[in-house]
Amino acid sequence: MRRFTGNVLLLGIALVLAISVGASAGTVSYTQSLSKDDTILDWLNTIELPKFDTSAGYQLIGVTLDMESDFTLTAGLENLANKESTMSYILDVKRELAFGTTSYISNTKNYSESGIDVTARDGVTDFAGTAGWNNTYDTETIVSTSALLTAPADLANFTRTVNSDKISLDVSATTVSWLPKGTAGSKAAFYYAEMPTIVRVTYQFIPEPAGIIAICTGLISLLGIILKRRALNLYYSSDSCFGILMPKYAAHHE
Ligand SMILES: [Ca+2]
Repeated sequence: MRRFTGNVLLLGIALVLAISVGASAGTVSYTQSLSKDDTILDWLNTIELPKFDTSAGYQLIGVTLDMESDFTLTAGLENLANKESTMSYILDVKRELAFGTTSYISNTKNYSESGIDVTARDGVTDFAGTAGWNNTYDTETIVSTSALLTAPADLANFTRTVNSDKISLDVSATTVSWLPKGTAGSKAAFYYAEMPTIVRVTYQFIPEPAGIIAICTGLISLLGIILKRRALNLYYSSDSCFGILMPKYAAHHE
């Protein structure tokens, strides 16, 4: 009975070990921030994020990138013609997150305003007054996420090597088009935008196959030992009348 209890205990410890290794598969994230001053249109910055470290016995199976920007825009128009004008503008801003020539996030946001009626020139090019107009828009939070990257080439880009423990990513927001218009013709216009940005990389990982095999092999071996011990125990118990005490003694004290 004591032997049986011991075996169950051993098997329980092994199972807990196996389950805990399985449960440690998961995700880890790293972030890098770009401040307001670094993100005034048009901007391109390079950031560095830690690559995934496989030395702890885990294998990288997926990478997700997030780019979160708080976009604040101010735009202004001024009619310089000697007659009334109806003014408008269109601004297209492209946000991108890339590794070398590989673009992981790329999207274009469109901002526009139309039907702005102003008087003939008011003599001061200040984007205000009767002939001028300006507006600062509420901060818009833009979140863009890459598709889950699982291709071997992508995983290799994000996996730590002896010579490289960080990945450099290019983060940018550039003007694709800026089209101010006025029906009267002559005009002045400006825009100014800030875009503080956070870039996040999330690694999905599992234990290395070699580690899983080692655990399974260990479990099978343990089970084998347990079964062998139980078989020996039964054998010696049934034949104890022959006085074969040494093997049983040894089995008890292994
Ligand atoms: Ca003015």
